[in-house]
Amino acid sequence: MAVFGKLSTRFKQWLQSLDKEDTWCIMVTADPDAMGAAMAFKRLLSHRAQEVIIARTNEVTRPDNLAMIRYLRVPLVPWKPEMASEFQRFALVDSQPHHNPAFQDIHFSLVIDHHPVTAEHPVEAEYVDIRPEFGATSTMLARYLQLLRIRPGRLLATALLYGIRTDTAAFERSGSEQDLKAYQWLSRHADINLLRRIVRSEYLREWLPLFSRAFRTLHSCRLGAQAYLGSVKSADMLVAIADFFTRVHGLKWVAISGVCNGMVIVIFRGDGSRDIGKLAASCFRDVGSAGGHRTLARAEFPLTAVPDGKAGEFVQARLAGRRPRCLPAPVEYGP
Ligand SMILES: [Mn+2]
Repeated sequence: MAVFGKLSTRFKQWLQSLDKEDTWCIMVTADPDAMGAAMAFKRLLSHRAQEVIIARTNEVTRPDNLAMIRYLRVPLVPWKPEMASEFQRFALVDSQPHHNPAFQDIHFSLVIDHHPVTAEHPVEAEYVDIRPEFGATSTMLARYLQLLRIRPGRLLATALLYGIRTDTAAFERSGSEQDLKAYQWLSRHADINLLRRIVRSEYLREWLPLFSRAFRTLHSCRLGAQAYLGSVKSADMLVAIADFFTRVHGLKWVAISGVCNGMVIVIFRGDGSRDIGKLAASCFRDVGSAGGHRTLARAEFPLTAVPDGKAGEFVQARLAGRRPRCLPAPVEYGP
């Protein structure tokens, strides 16, 4: 804590040295932690800058991230290279300049991050604070707010809370005592109903027809169940549907399959009563890549390996324990 105390003096002095006429662009690879941290830094710059924008370098597609942007009114704009000459100052949170080509030619005034620094890529900026011992950059920004005695508004507190929650997988994967303390402090200022709505935004509306197809086609298979969904836009949709079925008690395993970009993809989820990674491998290893862990697995192979292109029949037969032959993999010619 003492280290942070000293730092807050340095940070305060740095804030006071800023020119109020400056325009700022905070750059992010938009995920909940980066968005929460960027909103907090924007708050710290209020009355200390003429204009502050938050620019994202990536496309946001995850439903929970879209919900966060919408409910917490995260003021994101897409990054355009010409912005490099339109702003006087740049800041980077939850990332380091070498993490993304878009950051590379920018001169950053501030970098705050929790990813480890590597010897090949030292971070240079007027103000740098990097703490790999923290589970989230949002925790660091929460500490800055706290030490500067700034009470976060409802939406900002909720954003920081969701940032910490996401990066630590709700404290299941990581999270230090600092993260936990910040979480408790933020909880007092956050909107728990909004947080719940964001957490529960797991699906997009355009996925619903696929869910309907999954409910109609799901059928028992040995001790588990399987559904073949035909052509899908992305494998993420198969993952979302397979994850959904893990909530059904009594289903020992489920395999959801489909075709995406000429590849047959089978997503396996199990309750751990049998090793689903081994099941995936035994069914599909001869056709392509197949394997995983006890409760999560995946198989992937080219549609051209399936006789007559009948992917659904092939996957179902293999999962049922029958062994229809696959076609030899096409020869790939090197460059
Ligand atoms: Mn992070």
